[in-house]
Amino acid sequence: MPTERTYEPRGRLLPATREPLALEGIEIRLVRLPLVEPFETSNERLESRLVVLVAMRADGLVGWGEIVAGEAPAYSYETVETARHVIRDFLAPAALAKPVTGLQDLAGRFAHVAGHNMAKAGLELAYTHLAAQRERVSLAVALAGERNRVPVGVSLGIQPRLPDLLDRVERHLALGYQRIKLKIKPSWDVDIVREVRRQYPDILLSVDANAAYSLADVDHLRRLDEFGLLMIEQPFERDDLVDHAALQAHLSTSICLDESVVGVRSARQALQLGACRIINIKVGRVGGYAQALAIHDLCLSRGVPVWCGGMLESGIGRAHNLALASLPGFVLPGDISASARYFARDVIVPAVEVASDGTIAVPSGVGLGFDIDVEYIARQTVTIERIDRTTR
Ligand code: OSB
Ligand code: MG
Repeated sequence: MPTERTYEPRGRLLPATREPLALEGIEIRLVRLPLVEPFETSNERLESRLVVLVAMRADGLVGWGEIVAGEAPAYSYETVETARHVIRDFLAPAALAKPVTGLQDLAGRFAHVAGHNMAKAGLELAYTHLAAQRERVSLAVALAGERNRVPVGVSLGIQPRLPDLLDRVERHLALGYQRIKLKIKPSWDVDIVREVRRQYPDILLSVDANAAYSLADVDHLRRLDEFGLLMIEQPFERDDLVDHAALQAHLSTSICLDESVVGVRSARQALQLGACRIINIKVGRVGGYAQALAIHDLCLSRGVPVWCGGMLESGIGRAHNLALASLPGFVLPGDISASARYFARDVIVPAVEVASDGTIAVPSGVGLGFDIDVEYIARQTVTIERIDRTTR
């Protein structure tokens, strides 16, 4: 039986035969990006994104990562400010202490910090981008990805009125998106799903509750079974694995866990309990590539479908997601939309685009495979904090 302890990334992520990478400095940058329209879930409404970018320097190269924490602790207890604090005072000093021999070395140095997965992930992403550039390979190659295009769906927020939602469903299907995901909450669920399903009997359709329900709602949630949904994502609170298992036993629709899966251990336990049949992998939520790959491998070995979730990332986080989604276990369409679904202008060039067949090309260029729009990033930057090896 696979265990999380024996996991080895099988030659991925640039083997430790290379010289260790001596990190010179880490920069945490807060960048305000306007959203093309508000995004509403069962627990928050976003009008813009305060994106946290990480720039890591070594060997004359800059590795870029993104921290997906929000301004408010709604999706997770982490926030932009907790990420800054934990990186400045704990994670960056550990990363800068001595040259890094590989991703497992870096992940191991973060193990003494409880939680704060999004902060950890931001540094792992930046490090992996650096290491890929040093090897002159794409991120996807560094991760041992296999696909050059990935299928994608779109996540549609809660709207003021049903016609607003139907209009967005129509528009995104016309753009090619292969799956529509509707955000739901107790007053915005069965009736709207029924209407979308009535108008589009054959599309891949799923719903995401962001933990808005509890075991008392089992009979209500069972009413969703008649709509042939691909999955119901995270109906209950993050810690409710046991209750999710009870719900799954009463549903024909597959449960997919998002918030509840914070690493390979919780993934294994969720599957063991029967709390879900599908897992959404977000590199931020699980603490970085090491855990994301471990969950991927576990699910692949057990025939459990996974897909790549999203957190309204800027192009930098989006490029990382594309590389991750190129791995073979990502068999369901990811929440990786075109840049334009969220931002009029992205921080990378060219912007991410969805082809009419509902796929996005995985870049093959070195590193991210996109150029960084440093001028736009500078213009939108709110604050910068630098942690240098020499100043410690
Ligand atoms: O639960 O998947 C989620 C956005 C913010 C917080 C949580 C979630 C989401 C999304 C957006 O669904 C996915 C995307 O980036 O397109
Ligand atoms: Mg979700």
